[in-house]
Amino acid sequence: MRFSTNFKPYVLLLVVGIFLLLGYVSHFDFYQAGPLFCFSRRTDVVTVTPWLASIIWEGTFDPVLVDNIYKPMNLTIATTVFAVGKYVSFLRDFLETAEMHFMVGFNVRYYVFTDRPQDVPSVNLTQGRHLSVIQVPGSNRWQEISARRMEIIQTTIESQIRREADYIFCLDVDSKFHARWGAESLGRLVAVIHPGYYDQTRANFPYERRPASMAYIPMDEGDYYYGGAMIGGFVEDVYTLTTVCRNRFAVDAGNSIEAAWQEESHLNRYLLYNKPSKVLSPEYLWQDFKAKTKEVKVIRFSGVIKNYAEVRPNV
Ligand code: UD2
Repeated sequence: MRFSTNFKPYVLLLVVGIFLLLGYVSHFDFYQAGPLFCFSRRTDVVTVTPWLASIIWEGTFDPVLVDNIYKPMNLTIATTVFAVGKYVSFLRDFLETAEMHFMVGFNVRYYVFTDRPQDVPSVNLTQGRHLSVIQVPGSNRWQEISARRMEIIQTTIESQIRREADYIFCLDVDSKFHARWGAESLGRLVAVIHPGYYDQTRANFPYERRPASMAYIPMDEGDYYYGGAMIGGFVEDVYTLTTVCRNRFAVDAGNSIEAAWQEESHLNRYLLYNKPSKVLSPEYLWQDFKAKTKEVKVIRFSGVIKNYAEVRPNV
């Protein structure tokens, strides 16, 4: 068969295009180049950071396409959750709703840290999902329990998680999943915009403002205010984050300083100078006491309303 002279260049272009596409699919770094990869139908919210990381909102990704890419990779996702003292009572809802919505179809390894292993509820896990209970000491200060998470996650990554998982999410237990939280959330280093501050300007962010603290952020710096209830990413990237934050926390403690929002302040400082490769919108960290706003089309994960005086060891 002979091509007409006009037709030849198109065939050539098509062949080159197919080769480029194949090269793109096999070598493209999905983890780094989110914005190119995502299709955004949203114009009412910012969907990309100034350093070109995607900000994931409903309507910025195609769940079927994302699943088709990630599911064949047979990934294992570690999920750490602390349930110390009375917070053990939040575990059942957390786990049961995670089984319905969190990384469905992936291998998930839950690591439950508690001082009350006997009170960990038995929850039916679907195939490919496992739960380990790891005993940790209790404390009579909630600030200490919350802050010590960095150190415990770091040491558990060293002793166990780095051999057992590809990605990790570290989540607050006093929360429930309400809708899909899937592979669109995977990235090298993943943070979530705190629901209380996504519509605020930098001057209102509750960063640590005392220069004496290792979590200090000057008034004219800062991108977003990230929630401490979620840290995610490659296991090794989260390992570095927890190691740095834990060490900075210890330096502060040696100088008798506790950052304004404990490990959340250290997390925000870390992420200012180590930019996340993916940012999750507040859909991935809402709070039940907050009315849904028009930008938030889907609430995926939300903190339950709790009586602090009742569940915390101190007020
Ligand atoms: C905010 C953050 C939280 C943390 C804290 C600052 C959000 C939505 N939440 O939540 O992540 O940064 O401020 O310290 O960003 N825990 C126990 N037992 C306790 C106390 C805490 O297991 O007695 C664990 C538990 O997993 C809980 C987490 O620590 O979910 C955070 O504590 P919190 O929920 O009391 O902190 P909160 O609501 O002020």
